[in-house]
Amino acid sequence: MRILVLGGDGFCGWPAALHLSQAGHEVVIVDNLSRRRIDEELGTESLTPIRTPQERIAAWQEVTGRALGFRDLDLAQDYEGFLALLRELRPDALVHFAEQRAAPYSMKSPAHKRYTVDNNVNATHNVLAAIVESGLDVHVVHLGTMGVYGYGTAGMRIPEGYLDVKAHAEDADGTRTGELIDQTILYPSNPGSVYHMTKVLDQHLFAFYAKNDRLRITDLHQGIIWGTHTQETELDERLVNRFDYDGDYGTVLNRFLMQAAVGYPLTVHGTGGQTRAFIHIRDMVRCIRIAIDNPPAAGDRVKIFNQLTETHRVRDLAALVAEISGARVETVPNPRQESAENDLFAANETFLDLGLEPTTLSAGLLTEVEETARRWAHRADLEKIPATSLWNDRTRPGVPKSV
Ligand code: NAD
Ligand code: USQ
Repeated sequence: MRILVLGGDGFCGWPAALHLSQAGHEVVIVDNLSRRRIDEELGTESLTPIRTPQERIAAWQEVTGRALGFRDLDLAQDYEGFLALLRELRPDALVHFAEQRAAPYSMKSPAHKRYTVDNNVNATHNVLAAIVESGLDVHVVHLGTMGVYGYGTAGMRIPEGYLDVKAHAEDADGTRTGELIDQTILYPSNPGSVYHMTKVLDQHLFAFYAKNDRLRITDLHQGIIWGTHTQETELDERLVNRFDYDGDYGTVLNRFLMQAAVGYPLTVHGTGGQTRAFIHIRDMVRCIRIAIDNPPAAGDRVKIFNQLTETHRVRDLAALVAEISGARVETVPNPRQESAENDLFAANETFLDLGLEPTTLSAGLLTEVEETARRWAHRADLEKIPATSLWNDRTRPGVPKSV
């Protein structure tokens, strides 16, 4: 297949592009390198020394003999450019990773909130509208998030996207007729940040375009990725994947492992009672391939898979990392507005039924990530570790101090 990987220079997109290329697909990366510019804005950089897209692609060609295309294009701003690219390349599928993905970054300021909404919603909508205008039949595989559901589900098991409900039928004056109507709805959304909200908006764009234009769309509700290497990125130093550890882009388990490696206390927010969904980066790339191999038919509703292999409570992760590394755990006031404690049960049968063999948390794999972090520890800027983006700005004029 010819596959476009939108956002293919990023943490998930780069290893996914390599994995698809290795599987024999013809892969073209589309990325405007905004993530690298955000590193400059934040004064931080990947712990691992990632190479330029050109160096990465040349290394891949040298090591495997496989070609990778690259186009520097802003999906949110350059609709005509993307349409022309579709017409030129006529892809069979595209994987859409190209969004601003950090919840803390999306909550830093009004400008960051607006950028995240403008970038993410326009990128997604431009992709869909351009496919329709091109007249091509392109399977869209989008990276969504488990965060669209919210995490406080009161003991309910979160289904894969859709919820079956029964509604009471009523007559015109509002009296129940006694009849119960079966309906299937998108699971009610409850995003916890502006970033997560953009993924909720994406879901509705997908539902509309699947219904109105019969686009074939798969939306992967992904949990938090951990790990950094895949089989393909390990083939050569120049293929190394990015490793974010800063307070905006570093995700919790990779942060804890990096903090352990550099001797920084593990920063548990609040009580650490938040339970989240996780998936190892090697399983992520396999899931992308499985999703591409199992597209919906034209006219089908959006196919939604929950892309997680396990759930863990933040304080338990911190305790585990402390146990294997000897690191110290330190709770810090939670900068976010989120439930202090929550349980999380989520269905993930679709990927398991399609053959995914989950890589679960093991001391060996955790140590491997910590070792990667230790190897590059000299590149770490400890000042960038604390999470400083506040969900509620308590310095706003007019807000009493006690509130
Ligand atoms: P990332 O920031 O490392 O990569 C995103 C890439 O998209 C970057 O290379 C960036 O330059 C590019 N991009 C952003 N806006 C663009 C635009 N307008 N035009 C062209 N390119 C653009 O993020 P990631 O961690 O690789 O995440 C990829 C996707 O997976 C995101 O959509 C994210 O929501 C989702 N996801 C990530 C995680 C995780 O733990 N990292 C978990 C669940 C879901
Ligand atoms: N946390 C800590 N200490 C830290 C960092 C985080 O206790 O040093 C806590 C947070 O408060 C939160 C939890 O860990 O309760 C997860 O935070 P995170 O930054 O690892 O993950 P999140 O903000 O949810 O975002 C990440 C990705 C995002 C993706 C999401 C999947 O950045 O792109 O959508 O995971 S999910 O969480 O399933 O919604």
